[in-house]
Amino acid sequence: MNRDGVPYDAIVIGAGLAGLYALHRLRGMGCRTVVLEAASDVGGVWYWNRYPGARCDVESLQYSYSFDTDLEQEWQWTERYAAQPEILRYIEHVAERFDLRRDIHFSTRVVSAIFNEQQSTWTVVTVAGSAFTAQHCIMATGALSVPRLPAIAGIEDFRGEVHHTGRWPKRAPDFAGKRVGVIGTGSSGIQVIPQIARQAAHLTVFQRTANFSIPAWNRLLSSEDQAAFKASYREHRARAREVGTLYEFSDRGALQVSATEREREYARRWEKGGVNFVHAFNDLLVSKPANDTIADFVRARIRSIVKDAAVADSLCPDDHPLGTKRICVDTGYYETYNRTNVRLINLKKTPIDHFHATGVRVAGEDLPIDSLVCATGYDALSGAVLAIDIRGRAGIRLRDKWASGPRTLLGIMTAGFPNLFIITGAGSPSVLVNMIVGIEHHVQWIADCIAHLRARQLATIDASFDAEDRWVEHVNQAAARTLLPLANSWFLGANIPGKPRVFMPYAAKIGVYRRECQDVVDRGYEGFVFTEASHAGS
Ligand code: NA7
Repeated sequence: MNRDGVPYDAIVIGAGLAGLYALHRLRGMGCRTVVLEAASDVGGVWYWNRYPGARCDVESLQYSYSFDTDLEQEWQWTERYAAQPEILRYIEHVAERFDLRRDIHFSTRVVSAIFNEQQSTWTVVTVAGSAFTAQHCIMATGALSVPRLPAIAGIEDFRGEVHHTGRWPKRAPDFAGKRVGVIGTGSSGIQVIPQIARQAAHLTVFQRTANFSIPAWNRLLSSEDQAAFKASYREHRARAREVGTLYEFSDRGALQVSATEREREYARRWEKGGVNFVHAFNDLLVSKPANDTIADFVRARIRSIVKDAAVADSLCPDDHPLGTKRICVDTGYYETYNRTNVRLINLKKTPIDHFHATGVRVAGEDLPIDSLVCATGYDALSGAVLAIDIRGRAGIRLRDKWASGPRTLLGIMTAGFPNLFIITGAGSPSVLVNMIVGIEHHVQWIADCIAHLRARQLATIDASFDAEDRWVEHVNQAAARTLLPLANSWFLGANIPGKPRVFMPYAAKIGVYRRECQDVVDRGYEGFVFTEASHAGS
């Protein structure tokens, strides 16, 4: 509640990496800002994803804020890819270092955000019925924050423990001696499966779609590793603003070189590990014949690791080009299927009949299960925004406006919803790039925009419908130039029954996108419309 009855300058919804930086930045401009967060502490996705094996697939020295040079020098990462506890400690450190918690209301879930045209303010109401009012409302609600449980016959009858990787309890479940089932083999499943296999008496993995996974070759970072990278942090950050993550990009096409040279390059990158593998040649995400060469390489690796040929066959992805679903990065994933306590059920061949109180029936066979882990993903990108009842000018509901898919200008604003900003939302590069690079860019753009309004005493900024239509078309065209729409992925909303199939992230390099955002500003916020303070409500 606004304690003194005066509206805040900004309400930020979410206290993950985006919300925390938004608070810090807006506070630094003298904006009265309040953050509302459903969880009991900071961290966002890193607060909730506490499952064993949870790790970022961007290297830790790059998956960190760049806005404070002391912070980036002081913080010591221990591993090449930081695990969830370390990332959460980092986020907590940032909250303390910049004294952020005092403006955050925790355990405060937002249910609605309603624009008042007379006042040019947003009123945000929480589950508990508290109302907060501000000129600006900033959605820092995350791209992957609404977990999705599988709709499988009888699952509600199952009496064992059920956990979703994206809502992992603080008190770690004990799988020792238990028969565990894992549904889902996306990034989360691929990380958690090797860990549970080591703890449980028996593990059954239910795989609907096989995914491509590349070894992480995670390792401890030496102080020399860190010092070397940190010595050039400014250059690295500048480059990251162009390319997202500092991969080793290639200027050659896969089919321009001989088969031997291709194999050598794939093998070299496989030995280095991580998402860098996908950038071996510059046409892998735009040419299917080129992509087939790298997909074949990975399938051959899977067959060389997994001893049982039938299991290896099931683990080989065959329904989407490599990299068109988010590529996974693992530690010992394929090797896990050589364990005697692990069984893979290929749901494409043997679908689940139904769950029951003590387990699951598959192709007429009863499999007893004590604990079920759902690594079944999220209602991505638009899910968390639409989970809130958002109403703009003339009471228009965002859920209605986005009924055929999200519509935004630059991915930051949506026409008819003035002063409502979305961080790393649909229509921006978002999940296709290093999220922190995208977050910092959006927060800076939004903060500059709010400063622009304040300096000119403007009441509102809104996207124009025409400019929004052009942007949506531009985003569609960018995706169509790639192989990305060929997969039934959550990028397209294909994992949610009934969700419109629209390719949501903007498939351009972040450097290109940043220049497009800057051009809009340089042309006087081209495509946006303003109202002056005195005209508010007229
Ligand atoms: P993902 O990538 O959406 O993976 C979810 C997995 O769950 C995927 O294998 C799905 O199969 C499977 N799934 C979903 N519903 C079902 C049902 N009903 N039955 C069987 N299998 C099912 O989510 P993650 O959490 O792994 O990763 C999300 C992102 O988080 C990741 O990209 C990183 O950026 C971090 P499907 O492919 O739909 O056939």
